[in-house]
Amino acid sequence: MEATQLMSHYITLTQHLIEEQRKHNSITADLCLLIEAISHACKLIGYHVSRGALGEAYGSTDRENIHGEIQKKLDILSNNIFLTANEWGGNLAAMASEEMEGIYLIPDSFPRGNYLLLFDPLDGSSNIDVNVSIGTIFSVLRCSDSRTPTEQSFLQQGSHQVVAGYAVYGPQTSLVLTTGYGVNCFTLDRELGSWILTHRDLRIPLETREYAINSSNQRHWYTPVQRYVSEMIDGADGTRKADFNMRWIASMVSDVHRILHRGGIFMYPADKRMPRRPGKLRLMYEANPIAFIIEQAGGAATNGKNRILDIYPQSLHERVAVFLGSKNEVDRVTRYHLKG
Ligand code: P6P
Repeated sequence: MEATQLMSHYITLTQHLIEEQRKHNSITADLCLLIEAISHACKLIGYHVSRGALGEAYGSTDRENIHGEIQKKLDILSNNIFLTANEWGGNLAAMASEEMEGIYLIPDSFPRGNYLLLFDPLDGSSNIDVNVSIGTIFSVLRCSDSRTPTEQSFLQQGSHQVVAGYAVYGPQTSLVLTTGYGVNCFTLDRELGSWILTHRDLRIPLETREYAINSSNQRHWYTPVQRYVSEMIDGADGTRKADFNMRWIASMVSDVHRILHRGGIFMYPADKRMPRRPGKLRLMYEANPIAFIIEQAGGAATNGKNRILDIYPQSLHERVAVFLGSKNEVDRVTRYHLKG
């Protein structure tokens, strides 16, 4: 089939954004360009990830990131790709990343815009060297003080996000995106270099028989999680009267992508090991964008007690407990927390 014929069946990311703008008048030209630039950065990151041991960014550095985690060479490369791809567009005032302690002000050599971009450039790094799917997570907020943005400018509730998305670098390279009007999935056509709309308006089933949690932490969990997970392990012999399946990829975007397509619940609870630490995952550039996507697809996302998108952030890199996915299951485990 000729490329032109092929393309006649395809809706590209660009066409989708223009159609969304016509429908909802919600995607300004600035935002359109920003999403396109983000999608280009994801394409580039996906290329380097796919190179594996053949690439020049394979393996670990001898450096730790701000969280004391050994940085992979691809972590640093992915972070720089995001900065370079997004700093010139004139639509951002500043950026923030899991890989950077402070915020990144758009250099004076470029015009500043009215949005803020937050990202985890490569989530699931522990899987990089063993060829397991990993991803990039991003979130866009409006900036009220674009001339002199500070860390405080970023500290907005997740419900203020205007765009959220992630890329999964796996057997396919996928881009999942919401602008507040549902969730759409694009698959990278590597020959054309185009993001093609392959799954329109994804919806998460309310019910599920599949859960995702790192069960090696079981002895540290607090009672509500102990109860919720043990009821699923009891299966048809227990109070749930149904058997459950378990998955844990240790790459949030991959577990979330599965949940978006077939339902499930993903959990990373706080536990007794560090009572003062609310969880492992980061609120601003992991939990918030994923929670926005999950809710836009009909799912639910809480920290065990409160809706994640309602949380008032206190700092850029703060952590949060996460329970997200099929609404009826998230509601159940949240009820167990609220009952105490
Ligand atoms: P654990 C990856 O480091 C990550 O932030 C998420 O992508 C993933 O779900 C989780 O941590 C895995 O954590 O403790 O199972 O290695």
